[in-house]
Formats: sequence, structure tokens, C-alpha cells
Amino acid sequence: MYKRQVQLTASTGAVIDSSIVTGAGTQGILLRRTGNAYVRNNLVYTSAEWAITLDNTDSPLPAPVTANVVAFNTVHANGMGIRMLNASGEVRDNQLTEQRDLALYLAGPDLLAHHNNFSANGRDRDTESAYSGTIRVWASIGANPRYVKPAGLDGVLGGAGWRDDDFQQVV
Ligand SMILES: [Ca+2]
Repeated sequence: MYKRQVQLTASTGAVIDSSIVTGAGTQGILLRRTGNAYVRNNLVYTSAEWAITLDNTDSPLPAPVTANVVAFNTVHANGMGIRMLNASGEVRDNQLTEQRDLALYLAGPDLLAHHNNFSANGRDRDTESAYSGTIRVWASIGANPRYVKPAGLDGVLGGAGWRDDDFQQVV
């Protein structure tokens, strides 16, 4: 299933599973004020801004949304990668490769990030200091995932050229 962008606002229990999201002019997957979300096994690439962002900011700042899981996604060659804003939960087992700038931004309470792979990003990780006491990061990996042929035979990465792109990993 190919999409240019996925947006949800003020939902709970959303599952975004096995989508291909490429060529977003802004964010790839944008979840606003969303708790209990499960974002798994998606391929999100060539978004101009964040690939996957859980954005729970407002004025005044609402209570954190909780129990979100962002796992097993491939996030490649976006402006930036995964961002958690005033949203707690778990970010695990994601491939974060070749973001132009920051690959993972943790800016919420009670965030766990583990077994994420970082390769060739402008910057790998940043943590908002206001929340750093309840953020834990462990078992990060730094390996080239050796995708088979990200741009495919047509040599065009994502967008209109997405169909032959191959992110399987050479084993
Ligand atoms: Ca292609």
C-alpha cells in the first residue's frame, strides 16, 4: 500500500502497519494528540521533513499521550527521522538511515528507545533535556543495513519511482 502521507489527529489505539510512505512534502506519518498508537513495519522515505512524528504539543501543553509504540520501521533519506513530542512509549527495532539531519528526537517523558539502528544520518540522536531523567536509550546499533537496491532499477529513490525500490537487506 503506497501513500504520500498519513495523518491522524486525536485518536487512540491507531495501528499503522506495513505501509509505504514516500515523497511527502512535509511529514510522512503525522500523529497528533494520539495515544496507544502502534506504528510498525512501515517504510517511510524521502519525506521533506520528519518521517514519523508523534506530536502532542499545544498551548497550554496537554498531558502526555502514553503507550505509543514505533517499531520495526525502515526510515530512510528523509529530512529527519522519528520524533516523539510530549508523547511517551517505546521506539524500538527501527532502521534509521541517511536522514539529512537528525534521525531520532526524544522529547517526551517515559520514553524507551532500544535496538534501533543508525547509519549515515546527519545526526543520530538527540534528547530534550527537560525529559532526560525519564528517557532511556540502550542497545543502539550502528551498522550499514546493506539494502539490496534502495532506488531500484530505475535509479529513482522514492516518490514516483518507488515501485521498484528494494529495501531488503543483503544477508
Ligand atoms: Ca525506483
